[in-house]
Amino acid sequence: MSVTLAEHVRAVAGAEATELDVVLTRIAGAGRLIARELARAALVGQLGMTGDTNVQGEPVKKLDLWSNQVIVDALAATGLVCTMVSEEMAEPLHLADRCATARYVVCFDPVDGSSNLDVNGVVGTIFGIRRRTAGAEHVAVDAIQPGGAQIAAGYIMYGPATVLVLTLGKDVDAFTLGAPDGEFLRSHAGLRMPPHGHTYSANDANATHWVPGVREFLDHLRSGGTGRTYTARYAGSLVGDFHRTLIEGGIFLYPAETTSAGKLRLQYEAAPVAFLAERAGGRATTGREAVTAIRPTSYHQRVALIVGSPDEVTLAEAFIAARR
Ligand code: P6P
Repeated sequence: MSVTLAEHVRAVAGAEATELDVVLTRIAGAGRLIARELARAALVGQLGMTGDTNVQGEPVKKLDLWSNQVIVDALAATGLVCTMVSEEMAEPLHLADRCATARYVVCFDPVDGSSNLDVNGVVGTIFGIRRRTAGAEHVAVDAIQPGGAQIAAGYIMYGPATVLVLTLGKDVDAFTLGAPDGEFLRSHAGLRMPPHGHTYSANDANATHWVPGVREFLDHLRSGGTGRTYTARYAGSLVGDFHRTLIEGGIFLYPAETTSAGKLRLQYEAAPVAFLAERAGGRATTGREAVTAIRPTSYHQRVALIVGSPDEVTLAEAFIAARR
């Protein structure tokens, strides 16, 4: 008998099971709507750009904005979320009228990897849930809580299958959408990242800009220095590249560069993925510190992300440290 997402959350989430069930059921519902819109986007004029640029200075895709609104509406409908941080919103969205009942702050990237949309590539929705703090001015504080303060995190991967991967703070489980209007059913229970793998995932067009040690690390993997052979895989979508790493092991790297601390956004890309990786037995670092330990200084802070099997991540850190 398949276990539904709601049954899983109610069985695992402890004292907050009812509240987290409400929030996660809404997020899953938003994922169902986004999956359906992605599938028909080319037929209903939803591909391409809006002509705007977001706070990141990136061109905004129609589906970025549409999906952002779907998730905002879903979280607002819970009555339990009063602050939202999104890649598509310059400032945190605060629903003051929800403050009396709100329990949670949600950081999310509505469509991660949106450069893949027009070429039908894999994209995903990434989310992290934290408890709100007290006080009238809690918004600014809550929007920059560290990744380690998350109580739940996950992503919805829109691929051949629509898969919701979730941790409630202990284990990592995956739920596959049974039918377009169906339930998310647990398809992978207790996912564990292998201690090492056979793939590395990095955009090596940036190699000349990487901080010292990264190129040497990848050369070490390529040359058989670990005693294992590796192959390169890169989807250009964090959700797609991380999901492979979670299932098969290996390493994903979006390293710091000599002129940049990193590209990926901490609050709604790196931190949820790092939280998941750690709970599946993996590791996630900037190359210098654990991603979940970083105390953010801004909502859209960018960081480096090196995430995956403990053997490869630890080795990458050693190569970087040796050339610091
Ligand atoms: P690049 C997508 O824009 C994203 O934020 C992540 O999903 C992905 O890992 C990365 O950027 C890809 O960046 O520079 O290789 O296109």
